[in-house]
Amino acid sequence: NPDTLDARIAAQAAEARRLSGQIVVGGRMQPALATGSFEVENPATEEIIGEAPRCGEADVEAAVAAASEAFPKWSRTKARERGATLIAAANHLERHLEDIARLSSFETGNALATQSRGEARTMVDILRYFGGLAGEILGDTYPGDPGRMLYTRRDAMGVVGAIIPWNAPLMQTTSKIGPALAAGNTVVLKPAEQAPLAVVRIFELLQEVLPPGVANLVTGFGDEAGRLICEHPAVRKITFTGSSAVGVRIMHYAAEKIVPVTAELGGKNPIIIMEDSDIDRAVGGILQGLRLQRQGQSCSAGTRILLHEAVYDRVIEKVIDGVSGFNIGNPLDEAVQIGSIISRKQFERVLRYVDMARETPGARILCGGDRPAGLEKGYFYTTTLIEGVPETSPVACDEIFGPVATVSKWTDFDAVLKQANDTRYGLAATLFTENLPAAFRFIEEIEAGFVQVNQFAVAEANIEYGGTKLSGLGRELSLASMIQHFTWPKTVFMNTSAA
Ligand code: TXE
Repeated sequence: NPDTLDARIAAQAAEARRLSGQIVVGGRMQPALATGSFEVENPATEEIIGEAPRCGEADVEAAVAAASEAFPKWSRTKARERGATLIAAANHLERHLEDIARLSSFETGNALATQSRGEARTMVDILRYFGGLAGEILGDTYPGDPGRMLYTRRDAMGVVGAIIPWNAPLMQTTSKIGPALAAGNTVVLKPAEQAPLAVVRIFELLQEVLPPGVANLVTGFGDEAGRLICEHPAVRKITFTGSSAVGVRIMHYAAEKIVPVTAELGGKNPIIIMEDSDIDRAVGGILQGLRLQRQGQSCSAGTRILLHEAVYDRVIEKVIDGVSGFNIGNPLDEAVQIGSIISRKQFERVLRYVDMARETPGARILCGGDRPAGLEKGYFYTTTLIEGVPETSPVACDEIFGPVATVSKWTDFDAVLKQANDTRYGLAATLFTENLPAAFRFIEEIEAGFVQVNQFAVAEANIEYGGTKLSGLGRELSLASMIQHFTWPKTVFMNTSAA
């Protein structure tokens, strides 16, 4: 059976059918109680590849009950034993890494070769990392009077509700469940409507290693299953990645019962190129920053490119040259570097913003702004650079979440720093320069949670990741985030003296 594109598509179509209608509750993949469902589409072909249950109260109740039941034992399992179980789970996912990656490409449109395969490795890496940390959840001891011991413990919170989007579902799954489970919590997760199937597969595999009820999954709509998870009284912590608008809703649900929220939301991230920067490195950074392997659908994408006047033309020419060389097509094709946008809705959103730019006096589309030649079916779109839109235009202010960036020219560093900060968002910001004092000033003054100088890379499991302003609350990844966001401190006063 040769691994041709047709064979890959057929294999994933069969797998998508097998997983259709399934959720994972209490240690078993099983059909949902809900009778309603919604369709899952392959965005590269616009074909329906499966369906997922539209879970409501009954399924959410069952999932939270299973997680609640599993909590006492899981939270009291010796920490390093719990960690070893998670490492075994990571190893198990790794054995199925290629299949998970292919299924994710099939339903998200993300290219296998440049995105999903690497993302699947990151998924494993994150889970394994948190497994190794389970024994490092430390409290503090404090100086007290003689005969009195003061200390804090960090206890597990209970059932964690996790809600994820569709742009990098593999990585987002373990970013949520890794720290939650390592710290002794149990989980109910809801994947996005657009990309549930690979996450169902991950949870199916997890059941082969984890005790029943520790990790549960329901599918469904945001304002149904998602809201019900958040509102459930037994859910003691909510961790969310998605739009800022939904982040606000989630915080309302959490406020009603005073539970903490971690929220990783959108971005409109500046990338500043100074006149003294190494041009090839800067161009490489811009190309990386466009996150084209995910069609620009990344919260940290560098979508506001701010170029010093002296290097403007040179950089633009090289960036356009770079994007024109990418191979766009079916994401399961090994030679393809850029796949398709997630859905018709997201595709139309991109078209709307590009049309808005076209109608803006003085604005100019420097490249892209169209479907790629020869790809009439599927939500494929060319990389689009736009210059000359006013800073107040929605094109310059809103997170578009597609392969679209604005470029603008600057001369004064003070002014460009101000411009970079003049946004509702505060997730990522990047500077290319050889000027050390300028780099330090940028680091000090920029309002962003994820700051890069002379590079554009992705997050790492062991360092905190997250934003400020409308980009979010709290941090993901890292030991510090696990302790801070997935445990609660218990303060202990103990009289140690003889009576
Ligand atoms: O996100 P939503 P959408 C941004 C990006 C994109 C826009 C819309 O700008 O264009 O959001 O994308 C669940 N209670 N990002 O509509 O709606 C929903 O079911 C509980 C940035 O896909 O935020 C899904 O599982 N849950 C981002 C998840 O929230 C609710 C990644 C995300 O959906 C809910 C994705 C509710 N009331 C989009 N409503 C990033 N930070 O990377 C929805 N959901």
